[in-house]
Formats: sequence, structure tokens, C-alpha cells
Amino acid sequence: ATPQSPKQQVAIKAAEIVDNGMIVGLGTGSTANLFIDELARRQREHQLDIQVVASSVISRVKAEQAGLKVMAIEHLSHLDMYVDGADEVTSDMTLLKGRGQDLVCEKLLASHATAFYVMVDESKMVNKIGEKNAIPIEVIPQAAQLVLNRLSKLQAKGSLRLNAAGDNVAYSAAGNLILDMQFTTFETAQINALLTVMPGVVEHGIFADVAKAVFVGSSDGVKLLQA
Ligand code: DER
Repeated sequence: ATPQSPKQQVAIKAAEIVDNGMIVGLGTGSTANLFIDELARRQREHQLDIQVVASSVISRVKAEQAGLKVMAIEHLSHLDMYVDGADEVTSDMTLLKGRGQDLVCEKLLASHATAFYVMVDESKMVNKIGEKNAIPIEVIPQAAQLVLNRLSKLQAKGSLRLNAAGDNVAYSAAGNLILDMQFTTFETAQINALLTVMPGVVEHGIFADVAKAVFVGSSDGVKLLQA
């Protein structure tokens, strides 16, 4: 068989953790897609009785097509694990997420799951959050300008995310607008704190103290990062 890509390898490692009877949260993105395929394979090969819940419509559709039993988030009272990709990871397992459009449900499931496992290839490892990507900040539409101005006063730079065509602003899956902002004068913990309490901000992409473990794939296999 052709050697699996690092992303494939971390998806396989994450799927191996899933046990019979679990409720598993599905992330969104290209690595999450690989996980969904691997989880469906594991369900078939081991006749696992598992249920899944999806962080996005696209992951729900993909899970249904793969033969996984999908339940509605509305009916969820507990989640054994949540598995998702990330855009940046630091050595203390702080994450940056939200390059997709499903940040609200991703953080909802990640934070309520008993265990949140992250799957990345080594290109996502950074020394400081924000090193390679802007920080996504999901705002209610009415608040976009107010929040942008407020953050500009804190020397943050950025703008509203545009749609794929680039001819209008993009809406998130939750119907909000997204500011992609770069901060220069603050530590990650300070940005996390100020965004978490700022009126008009629905969610942001800093995931601090949420991940239980990170699978880091590279050409020489998978490393496990954990506290
Ligand atoms: O939107 C997100 O946070 C996703 O997890 C995402 O950015 C990671 O996507 P990838 O697995 O396609 O790199």
C-alpha cells in the first residue's frame, strides 16, 4: 500500500481511540474528513456501536454518507470525545482554529467533550499563536464595525473575511461575520481574555486549555503531544 500521508496517519491514530458505545464529536476541515473516513472504517471492521455528532453540515453529510449514526447536537447531553484539526498548535497545546466557517460549533463541542483530541501535521506547530495566521473573531453582524474599531485602538490590524469570490463579506455557519485580526502588543492569554468578554464577539479562534492531546504527523510518523 502507498505510505499514508501524515494527515492520514494522525486520523488513523485518533480513530483508534474510539471505543464501543462512545458518542464522538466530528470536527470540520480536511483532516476531520480523513478522520470521518477512518472512523467509519473502524466502525465496520470492529462492529462498533458508536454515535457521532457533527460540528458542521458538511461533516454531518459526510458522516451520514459514510454510514455513521449521526445525532442532533440539540439532543446531546454528553460527549465522550471530540476530534478536530487546527490551524496552529503551540507546545503547551494552545490552538488557533477557525479558518473554516464552523468555529462556534467546533468550540462548543471541543469544550464540552470529556476529551478533545487534535490532529495536525507538523506544519501547524508554531512558537506563538498568530505566528502564521490571523486570529478569527466571529461577531454578530451589528457589532463588526464597533469591534473592529475597538481592536484597532489596541493596535490590532485586520478586516472582515470575504467570501470565496472575494466580492462580498463571508457569513459563518452560525450567520455571523468574521474578523481576521493580527495582534502585535499582547500575549495570547491577554488576547484570549479580552476577546472572551468583549460584547459583540460570539466566538474567537484561540483554544487555550481545551485540548487533551495533539497527534502531530510528520514524515517519520506520529508524535503525541499531551500535558
Ligand atoms: O476551521 C477549523 O478550525 C478547522 O479545524 C481547520 O482550520 C483545520 O483544517 P484542516 O484540517 O483542513 O487544516
